[in-house]
Amino acid sequence: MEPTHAALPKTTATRHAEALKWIAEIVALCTPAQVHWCDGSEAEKTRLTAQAVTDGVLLPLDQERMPGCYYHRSNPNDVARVEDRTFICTPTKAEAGPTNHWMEPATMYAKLRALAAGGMRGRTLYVIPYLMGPPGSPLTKVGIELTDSPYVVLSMRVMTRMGRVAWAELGDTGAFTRGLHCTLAIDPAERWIAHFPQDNTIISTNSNYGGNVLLGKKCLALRLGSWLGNREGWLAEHMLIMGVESPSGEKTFVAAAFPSACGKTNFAMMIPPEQYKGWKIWTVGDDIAWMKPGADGRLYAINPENGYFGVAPGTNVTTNPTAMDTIAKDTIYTNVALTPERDVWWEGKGAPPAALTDWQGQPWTPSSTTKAAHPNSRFCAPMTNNPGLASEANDPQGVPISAIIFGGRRATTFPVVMQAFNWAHGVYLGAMMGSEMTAAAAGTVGQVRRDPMAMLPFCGYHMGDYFGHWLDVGKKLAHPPRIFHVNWFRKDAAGKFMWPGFGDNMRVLKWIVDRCHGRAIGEETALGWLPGPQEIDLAGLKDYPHERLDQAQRIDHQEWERELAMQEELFTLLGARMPKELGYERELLRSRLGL
Ligand code: OXD
Ligand code: MN
Repeated sequence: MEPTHAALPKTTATRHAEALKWIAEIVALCTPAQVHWCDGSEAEKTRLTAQAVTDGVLLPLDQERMPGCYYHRSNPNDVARVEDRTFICTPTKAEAGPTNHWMEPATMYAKLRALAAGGMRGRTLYVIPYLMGPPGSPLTKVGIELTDSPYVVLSMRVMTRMGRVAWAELGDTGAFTRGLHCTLAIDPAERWIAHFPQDNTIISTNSNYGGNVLLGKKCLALRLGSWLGNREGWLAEHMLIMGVESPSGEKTFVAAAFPSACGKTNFAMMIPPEQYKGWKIWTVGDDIAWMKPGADGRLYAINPENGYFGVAPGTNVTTNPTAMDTIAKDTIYTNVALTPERDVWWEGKGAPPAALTDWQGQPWTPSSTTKAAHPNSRFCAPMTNNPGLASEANDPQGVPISAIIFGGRRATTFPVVMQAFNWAHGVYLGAMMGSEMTAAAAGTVGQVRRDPMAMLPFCGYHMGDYFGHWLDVGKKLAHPPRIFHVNWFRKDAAGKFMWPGFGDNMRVLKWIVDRCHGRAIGEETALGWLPGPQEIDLAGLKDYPHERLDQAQRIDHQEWERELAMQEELFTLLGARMPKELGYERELLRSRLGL
């Protein structure tokens, strides 16, 4: 069938003229055999899932033990985000800044149009209307993704509010983000993840890994989101959002940015240790926060997502029992290993079964030298499965944020926890976030890979301007969140971690919450506010004397001298667009340290 505009909507899904015109253009370009307008219903999910199983896109897992769970393998050449194929296509390179790959929009469009032409022949084009954010929120955005992948449809249904709800929010004239995903031959040489901020458009070609094809997540919610936020006065951040409830029922909301794969999901779903009876962590989100100053001068946050697209390896009943509950049903697993009983397994889940099929479909046994699950294998689960889901997760107003936590992965220099003196100092701490290379990572030992605010791969514009935007937002807040920096990864001379991490991070979190409410006294140091002696409660922590924490908190002047010198690299890279306030913060720190 040769699709024509007339073949388009015999549907009353939307009367949005601009959306209809664009969808018709893409249909004419990609020439699919059929167009499916997703409505987001259960019946649609059932039909598409059955079709995906018939087509071999999904494999049903043991439906008795894991109801509604399915297994998918992506092409082995597309298993993670591809930063070198990710482009910000602003009219000038300067707008994208030195930390992004850039291509002139007309050149990129021409390349992508040529690739997409006839690229869906014989296939179905799915029209996915979706919301990033709860319906009715002033922060929520509408996206429309056109894709030829049923895996994308079923995953977007988990990760976003998808279907009729999005058409209703869009109305006849609302703004929306255009997203086009063409699977094509999954050819890595022609894989492009292209963002056109000025056109509110994303195009992904030759791709099938979630991070590259679920266009609402990193592409809209962070790259275009950060660009839109800069224009519209809000922040799109790579942050979890959690509610910390005390035994007296006080709820304090916290947002935290850690680099990818540094435990955001675990932290957002933490179970406090025994001694913290009556304390409860509620998850609002595990990956992305959209935050805007409210009329009362506080910063309000929503989680634009509706599900969790988490890294499976390392997830187990000890590291994250909440996640294990969450992924027990209605979950799509990608690139994990498969047991003969059609259960899933990954490194760090528990003892390996005697025989498995690995993520590439090959037989695997515990004596194999390869990984059974891909290190970036994923679960995709609805947030409503989370037994610790915050009741505010769907609140259109969002939650008021009392603390923002930045977290680095630093073997040296940074204490386990410190508090910034003020907003500008906090922005400086966030801007200098990073990970220290260890022998296990490529690079020079001791070198720091900066990942400012965990946004290096996700900031859709010049990072210097981004820091400037952060400083501006602070000026609009009569009651700004307090800003903290944590480092769960400091090591001793023997290379041992100096802080136990995981559930014991609750001890640090309690100090943070107490600081927000003016309850912890703290100690003023050159770095910022640190917990006073014995202020972090270590009761019940076996074989962990207070001296060890004191060691983990120590300020080593030599290390700081080296750190401040290394920070120069980021200042030089961002040049004149680096806000001068951040330079002043560095100088102030230098003089406080007496360097
Ligand atoms: C990431 C992710 O890469 O959340 O940060 O998938
Ligand atoms: Mn992430």
